[in-house]
Amino acid sequence: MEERLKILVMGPTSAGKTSIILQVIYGLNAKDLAGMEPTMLIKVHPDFRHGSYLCKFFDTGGQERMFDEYYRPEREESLFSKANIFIYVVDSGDPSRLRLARKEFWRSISRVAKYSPQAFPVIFAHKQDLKVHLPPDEIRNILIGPAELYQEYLPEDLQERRRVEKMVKRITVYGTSIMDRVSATGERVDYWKRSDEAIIEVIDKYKRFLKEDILLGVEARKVYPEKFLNSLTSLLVDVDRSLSSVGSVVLDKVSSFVIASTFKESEVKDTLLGNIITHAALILEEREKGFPDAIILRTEGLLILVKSVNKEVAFLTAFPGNKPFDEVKLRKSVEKFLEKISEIFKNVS
Ligand SMILES: Nc1nc2c(ncn2[C@@H]2O[C@H](COP(=O)(O)OP(=O)(O)OP(=O)(O)O)[C@@H](O)[C@H]2O)c(=O)[nH]1
Ligand SMILES: [Mg+2]
Repeated sequence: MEERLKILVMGPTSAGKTSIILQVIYGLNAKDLAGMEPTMLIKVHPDFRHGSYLCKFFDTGGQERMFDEYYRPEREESLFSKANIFIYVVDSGDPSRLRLARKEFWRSISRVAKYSPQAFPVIFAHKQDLKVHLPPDEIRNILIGPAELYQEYLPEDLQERRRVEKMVKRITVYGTSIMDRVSATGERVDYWKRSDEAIIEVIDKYKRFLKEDILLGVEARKVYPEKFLNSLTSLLVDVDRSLSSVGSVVLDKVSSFVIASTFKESEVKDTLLGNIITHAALILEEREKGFPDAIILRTEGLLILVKSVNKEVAFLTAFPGNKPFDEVKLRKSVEKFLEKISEIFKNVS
């Protein structure tokens, strides 16, 4: 079945956004891409097909006078929502404009985190072919840097701040160029990817991210400290022992990531249970509106209990469905564990 992807591309003018998009859609070489005009506001390109994905690139003009337009109340939500992939492009050969690139990076990523918290975020440190250029690591340092230095760019609302910080921690930086990966002396180079290859790699990673990374906690490992994840996991081991569950999960309600889990990979991948885990946040959102209580589902011989811990996280545990259980007692013991999980989260940020 065909799946549609919205790929939002932003960054300062002349960074190479339109060149990158045209290269991947039409398979063009650097020579064919000369003489590009600056993009005016938002240009939606013809669909690009990759495997079962139909990708729609939203290309934004990066001239300063256009930036504010993207954040007008009537435009902001439609531009930033439903994005599957967010690509921020910077010219690695132009340090003079990196200050502006940094400011605009934070403005855009905070809207992506707000309107598309599940999006897959990447930065392209572009034009790596230039004689003088900064490598991808350095670009990451300049745009993001240590937490003390980016506080001023974060939204005031605490919940939104956390969301932006989580998204930033998940960013991958690619060194890219529209040129073939051959240096001036004719040698093949490994420190950049041609931008069309980089885009394909990002789309393929996105596929894995949806199918596996979200479910197996890969994204959470980028966001939370290891010690915190270990203590959360050992608490879940206690939960399973005490409730006789086959497995339990703590997940991020906003982005649907698994934060910690005691299920084995084979128990969740490509199963209905796995599907319920990735959609638990949505299920809760629907059901909790008028009924802020645990939800109990039966599927594949399992009895699954889903319950919110707080605004950010939810808890899920599964039991063999054939065993009788005392619902009142179960709810009581679950409550006790939810309080402990909530305590652990209070100490993480
Ligand atoms: N050396 C080099 N030049 C590039 C590369 N990619 C793009 N360019 C050049 O950079 C200039 C700007 O490219 P565009 O694709 O128009 O940049 P843009 O980010 O879309 O700019 P706006 O639409 O104004 O925001 C053009 O002259 C391109 O040929 C690259 O990888 N290496
Ligand atoms: Mg452009």
